[in-house]
Amino acid sequence: TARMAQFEEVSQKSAVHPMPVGLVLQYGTAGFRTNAKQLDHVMFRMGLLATLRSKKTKATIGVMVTASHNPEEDNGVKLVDPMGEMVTPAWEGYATQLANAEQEGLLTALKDVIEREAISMAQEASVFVGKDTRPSSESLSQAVLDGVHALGGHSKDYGLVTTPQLHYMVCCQNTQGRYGEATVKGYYRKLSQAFIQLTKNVPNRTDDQKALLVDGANGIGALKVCEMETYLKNELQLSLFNDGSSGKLNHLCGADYVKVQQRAPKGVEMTAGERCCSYDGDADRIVYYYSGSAGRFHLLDGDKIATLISTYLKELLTQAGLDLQIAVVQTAYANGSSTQYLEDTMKVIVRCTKTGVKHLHHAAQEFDIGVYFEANGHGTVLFSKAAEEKIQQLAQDSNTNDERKRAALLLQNTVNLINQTVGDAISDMLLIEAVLAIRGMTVQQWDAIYTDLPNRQLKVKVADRRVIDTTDAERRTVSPAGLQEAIDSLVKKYRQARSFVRPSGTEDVVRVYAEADTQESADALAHEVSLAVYRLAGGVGEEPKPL
Ligand code: G16
Repeated sequence: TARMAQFEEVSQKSAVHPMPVGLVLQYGTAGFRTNAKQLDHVMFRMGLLATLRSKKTKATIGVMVTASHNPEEDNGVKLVDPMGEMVTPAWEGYATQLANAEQEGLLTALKDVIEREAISMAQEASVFVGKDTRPSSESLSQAVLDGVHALGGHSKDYGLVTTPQLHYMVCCQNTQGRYGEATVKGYYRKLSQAFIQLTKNVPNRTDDQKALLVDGANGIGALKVCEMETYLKNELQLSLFNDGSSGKLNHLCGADYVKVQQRAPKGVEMTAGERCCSYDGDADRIVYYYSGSAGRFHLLDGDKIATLISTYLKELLTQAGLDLQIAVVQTAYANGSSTQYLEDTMKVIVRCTKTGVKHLHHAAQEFDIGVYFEANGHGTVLFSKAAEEKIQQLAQDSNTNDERKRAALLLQNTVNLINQTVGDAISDMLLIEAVLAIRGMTVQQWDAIYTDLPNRQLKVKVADRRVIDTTDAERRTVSPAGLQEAIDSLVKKYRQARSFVRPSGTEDVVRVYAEADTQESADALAHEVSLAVYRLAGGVGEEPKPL
C-alpha cells in the first residue's frame, strides 16, 4: 500500500542520516543543541516530526536550524507551532524519542507518535524551513527537508532568515495573511510602516536621536537589518558593527556576551552617551548599552526593556481611557530592582516563570497585555484578541477626543510593530527606538528609571547536570541534597542578596546567578555558590576560582 511505500522511503532515507553511536540528546530550553557534527540525524528526524505535526494540526509548521547564542561550531533546531509559538511539551517528548531512536527502532517510534496522536497520514503537510549563517546550517537544513519529503510533506525553504522571521512566516501563513504577508519583504513592510507611523509626528528629531549603533553578532541579524534599512527611509540611522564580513559568530560580541560579561562587544566604536544595541546569533534577543561620561559601561537588559515598554503602554492606556490589564512576566534572572520597581512603583502584575520563552509566552497569554522579557533580552508583548479589538475600535471611532484618539492610534501602530509570535531583536529594537522618540527620552534617562542591583552570572562544569533539580520557577533546588541549604546560608552573609542555580538547557553547564548590594559581594557570592555546586553536584575539571 501507499503507506507502506512511504515508511519504506523513510527507512531508506534515514540510513543516509545515521545516528552517532551512543549519542543521547534532550529537547532543551529551545530545542536540540550540540556540536553541529552530531546533528544530521536529528535534523532529518525533526523534518519527519514537523511533517507529522503539520498533518496533526492541519497547518504549516516551522523548523529553524540555529544554535542562536552558542558558539559557531554548535548548531541546533527549534520547532515552530501554527501560531508561531513553540511546540507543546508532549511534542517535545516525541522529539526526544525520535532523536534518540536507534536506526532499527525509528519506524516504530514514528508509528507510535502517529498512533498516539491519531494522525491521518492522508492529510497534506506543509513545513517552512529557515536557517542561520553557521557554516553547518546549509547541510543540516537539507537534512530537515529530506525528512519532510520522505513523509511526502510540502516544504518551503526560506533560506537565511532570523528565527523570529520564520515564526512570523508561519503565523502569516496559518492566519491566511491576517497577521501579514508570509514573505521577508512583507515582514519589512509591515514593521517599517508601523515604525514610520509611530515616529512621524515626533517633532524635531535630530540626527543624533535617529542614530543607533548595532552589533550584529556576526550573524543573521546583521544581514537582515541591512536588508531592512531602505524600508526605514532614514527615520533610523544605523551604524552596523560585527556584520559577519570578517569576525566569527558570537565571538566576543552579541547579546549573550554583552549581558553575561557586562562589557561592550569587540569592534563597536562607541563614544560617550551613544545608544548601542547587540543582537544574538539568530536575532531573537537584544540588549542595549552605552558608555557613561567616565567611560563606565551601562547595560540596559531585558528587564530595563520590559520596564520601558510597560511604562509606555500603561501611559497610552490611561490616555486612551482603556481599561486593560497589563502584566510583566520575568524569570529568576530578573534583577531584584526591576521586580521591585514594577510591583511597587508601577503597580503592574509581575509573574515569574521558568527560563525559556515558551514558559514566559504562555504566562503572558493570560492577560489583556502581557509584556514578557528574560533578562538576557529575549521577549515581546502579547495582546489578547479582545485588547486588540478595543484598541482598533477606539482608533476608528470618530467621536473620541483628540488625546484619546492619538493614544489609540499609537497603540494600534505599536501592535503592528511588535512581532507577537516570539522575541524579535529587530522588532524590539524598532519598538524601543519609537518609544524613546515618542517620550523624548535619552538612553541615560531610560537607564535612570531604576538602578540595577550588582549581579554576576557564572557557569560550572559538572559530570551530569541533570543531578540538579529545581522548583519554584527555578529559584530553589531540591537536589542534590544539601545544595539549597548551602546556598541559603551563603546568601545570608550578604546584604540585598539572592542566588540560584539551574542546569542550562542549551549548554552542558550549570548556571549560577547572584546579586547583592555591591559588585564585590555579588562576585563573592557567585563564586561561593559555584564552589558549592562544584562540590555537591559533581564538578569536573578545576575548582572554580574567585573572580
Ligand atoms: C534560549 C532560549 C531562552 C533562554 C536561553 C538560555 O535562547 O530561547 O529562552 O533564556 O536559551 O537558556 P539556558 O539557560 O537553559 O541555556 P537562545 O537565544 O539561545 O535560543
